[in-house]
Order: sequence, then structure tokens, then C-alpha cells
Amino acid sequence: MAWSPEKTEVKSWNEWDTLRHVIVGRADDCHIPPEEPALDAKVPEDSDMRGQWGRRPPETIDRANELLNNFADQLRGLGIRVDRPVPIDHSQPVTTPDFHTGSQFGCMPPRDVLLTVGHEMLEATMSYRCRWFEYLNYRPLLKQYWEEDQNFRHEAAPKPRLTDADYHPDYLSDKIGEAKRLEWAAEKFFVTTEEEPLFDAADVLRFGKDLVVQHGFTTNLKGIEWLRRHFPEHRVHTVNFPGDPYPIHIDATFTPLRPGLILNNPQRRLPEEQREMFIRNGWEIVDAAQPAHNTPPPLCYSSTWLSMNVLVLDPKTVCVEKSEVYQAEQMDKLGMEVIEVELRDAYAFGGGLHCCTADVFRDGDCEDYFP
Ligand code: ABU
Repeated sequence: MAWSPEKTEVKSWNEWDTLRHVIVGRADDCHIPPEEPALDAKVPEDSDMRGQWGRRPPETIDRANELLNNFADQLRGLGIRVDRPVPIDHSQPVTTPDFHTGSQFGCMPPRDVLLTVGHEMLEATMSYRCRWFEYLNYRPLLKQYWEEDQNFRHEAAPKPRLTDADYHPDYLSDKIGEAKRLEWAAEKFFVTTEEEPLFDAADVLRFGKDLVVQHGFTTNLKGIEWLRRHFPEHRVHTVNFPGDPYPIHIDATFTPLRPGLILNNPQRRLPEEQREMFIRNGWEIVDAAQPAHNTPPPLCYSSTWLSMNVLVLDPKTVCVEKSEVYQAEQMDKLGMEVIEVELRDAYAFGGGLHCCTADVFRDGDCEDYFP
């Protein structure tokens, strides 16, 4: 049955089929959380974020919200239904019997928390203490979908304990150096241990019957094994990108655009042996264009490679950040229609166009692209 804006239905099997319904995050009350092991490992050693925490400056929150609201309106103008989270009080500390941290993070990047696979939305375990309660920002929406769609499966992965046993103490230094980080990444030695299953939803890419999951700082092997057992009808593939000294989230590294075509970050190439399934099935893996910027914006956790953190609206149309002119040019050459979206001033709140969205409904069914 065709999609109707009047009827809520959750369904999305991949990253590229025609998008009909999406969640766009908000910057309200976003905080820079206090130091904690997994977060510190991600903050670059020369970053302006080291040593400071608290609520983000109000004028930056307002600006980020202006851009996110404009993006939501742009999508609505294209006929896409857009929902927004209901922010909780992110100044609240996160305290469990196992840990305490002074504040939360925010709800700009729903992609990090919510994994939509078919008719299911799965709340990820998360791996940062400050993000332990982040799913609460999305509960009003998930409650609504559950009430309105009889086929919707609302699932939550087991909440992790996030004790010190979850983190390798070797990473608890701000003077590790990039060479050592790259050596560790090549050895698959990341900040998270194998104490318990951990994953962020943004480490997972959906290719119909196949799920491709990055093993790195935010997702460990037990997390990937948990996903394998949770989705028994799927094939779950573990990938690594050894050129990334701060490997969190796959969506500024590996970007499928349509069946048969993926952009790969040229500094974080997929190793030869992990390309096999794509090449055997005739998929092309193309180096992404260089970012237009040499540095991320102020107080930003992410790298300049948010340039390739795009939102595919259908196999011929893609949203690209307005200032990322080289990425837009490459998309054009690859036969994609580019929709420019201004978002750079919101990057600091949790990422780019893919990060700040989460799929609710895309056309299409669960296909086998890698028979
Ligand atoms: N959340 C995506 C960030 C990836 C990166 O910093 O490159």
C-alpha cells in the first residue's frame, strides 16, 4: 500500500529509498558534558573543547535551532513529514548505581540513538555516560508511533552499566598522539572494552537484508554480536576504517547513495578484505570529495568529514550542506540532484545532515543486495 501522510507507518530498510517521514533533531538546552572516558577519547588533543563543560552559549543554540527549523521546513516543502523530539532537561546529571556524570548532551542527533530497521525502531545502548538517558527525548514520538501503527515494534537494547570496566585506561590521556591512535585503530584497540554490549545507532548502515556495522570507539564486538542475535533475519557485517584515529559513527566515513554506489572517506578507506562483498556484487566504492573546510566549527566534536554526512532523499536526490561545495560538485557528477541545506553552525551540536535526522518511513522493501 502506498504511503499516506494521514497515516503513521514506521518502515525503512535502507539509506536511500524515497524518504517520506523523518525525525529532525533540536539544539535546545544542549550541553558540553563533563569529562568522561569515552567522550575524552573522541575529543581531539588540540580541541578547543578540552577542559570546559556546561550549557552551550544561548546565541549558538538559537542559531543551531534556526538552521534545524529551516531544514525541517525545507523537507516539509518537499512533501516529507517531519517530527521533532521533545527535549528533556539536559542540565540534569546522569546518576545510576554505577556512575555519575554532571550533565547530559542534547537531542540534535537522533541518528546516534535510534536505529530503524524495517518496522522496528531500536534504542541503542549508547556508550557515553552523558547519553544514557538520551532516548527519553524521543519517547513521546515513539509512544505516538506505537499507538498509531499496529505493526510498529518499539525496542530498546539492554542499558549498559558503563562502569570503569567499560573503558581502556590507556585512552585516558590527552597526550596520546595521532601516530599512537592510528596504531591502536589498526590493531582494533579502541577506548571501549568488551565488558558488555555497546553500540551507537550511527555505527550501523542499512542495506536491506545486510547491516554494516563499524567496530570502533562507540560500538564494540559484543554490541555487534547483540545486533546479530537481535536481527536473526539479517546478515550483520563488521567493518573497520583503520585510517580514523577517532572512530565514532560510520556516517562521515562510508555513505551509500543508491544501490551499487558508496562514497568512502579517502582517509578512512575500507580495507581490501572487507570490500569483497561489495565488489563481488558489482558495487562501486568511490573516494568522497575533500571537505571545503580545514577545521571544524568552534566547540565541535566531529571532524571536517561531516562534508560527506549527507541525507539521501531518494536514489537521485541528496541533501548536502551548503558550504560543502566540493561534495556537492561530486554528487552532481555522480548524477545526483543536490539540495543545498545550511547547517554548518549546527555541526557542534552533534553532527551533520545524516546525524540530525532519523528515518521513520522510506518506500521500498527489504531487498537482498548481496546475494
Ligand atoms: N557523528 C559523526 C562524526 C564522525 C566524524 O567526526 O568524522
